[in-house]
Amino acid sequence: GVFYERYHSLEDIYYWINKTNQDHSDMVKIILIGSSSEKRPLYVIKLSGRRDEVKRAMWLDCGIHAREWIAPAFCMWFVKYAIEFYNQNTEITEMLNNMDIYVLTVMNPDGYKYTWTTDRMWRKNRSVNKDSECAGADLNRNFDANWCTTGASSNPCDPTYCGQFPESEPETQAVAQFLRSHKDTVKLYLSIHSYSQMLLFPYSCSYDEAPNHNELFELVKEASTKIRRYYRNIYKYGPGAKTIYLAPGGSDDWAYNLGIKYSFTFELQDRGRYGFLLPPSFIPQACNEALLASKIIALHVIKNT
Ligand code: 0X9
Ligand code: ZN
Repeated sequence: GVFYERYHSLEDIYYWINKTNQDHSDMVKIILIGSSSEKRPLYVIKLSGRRDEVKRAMWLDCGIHAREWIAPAFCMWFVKYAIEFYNQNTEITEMLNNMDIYVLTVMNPDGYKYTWTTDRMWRKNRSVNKDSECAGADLNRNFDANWCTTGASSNPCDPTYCGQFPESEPETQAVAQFLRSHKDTVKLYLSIHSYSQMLLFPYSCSYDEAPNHNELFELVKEASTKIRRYYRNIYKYGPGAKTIYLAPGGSDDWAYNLGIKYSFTFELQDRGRYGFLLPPSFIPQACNEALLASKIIALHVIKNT
């Protein structure tokens, strides 16, 4: 529907979460995992097939970075697709029959709100930094993975400020705590960003090669090839540090080190023409590209865990 081909305000998204839960109580549960620094709730949508309990799970988060509006739009697209095409589409049915799917639609609600009201190009969260006029920390530099080394800033006024200490931010802490307490079941971690069209895997916090590098590389290569074939669009792929840049403290590297051996960051459309200001008319294709890649990866994880 046209609803999913627009960007939505934070209030709309909270309303949508509640409505989705009410309308599809057979497949959906809502879990409150924490709150933001401005005390907004962080709701995870848990999607399950209508079958019995499953042992595996995947995690999907969107909107770590406030200005990357296509990311929350993707989480909404994904949830809607899963609900609508369960028992219709083979891949999503297979996914839901074999794993629970946890979706955090907006990991950084304060920042997202701020991009709608005050500064469209804001990236960080909105926490108050003591001894500084500048607000916010970069949540994707705030995780405990070579925290605040080269590629992050210790200056609160910079867009890549790493925060006071690892997990200093309530949004980071909520996600990290949830994943720690579900690490035996969560087999796949997926984080959605924009822009630049890349499928990334660990490590970004160093140039080290991940133990299962070859497997992850082949997987994103396949996903990229299929996106090119079906949607005629180019996605680069590889380990973060070599493919985009060295950037410590990211959620994907942290989740990987926690033991989630399938851990990815997708950078969605575009490659810079519109950048963060991707027009709504691009939402369907951007989301379908990411959905295709998610399916390929998730089915591989199901087969191999
Ligand atoms: O720099 C980032 O956090 C991500 N790029 S963005 O333009 N969306 O800000 C890339 C994240 C890759 N993964 C890690 N750095 N861990
Ligand atoms: Zn980002």
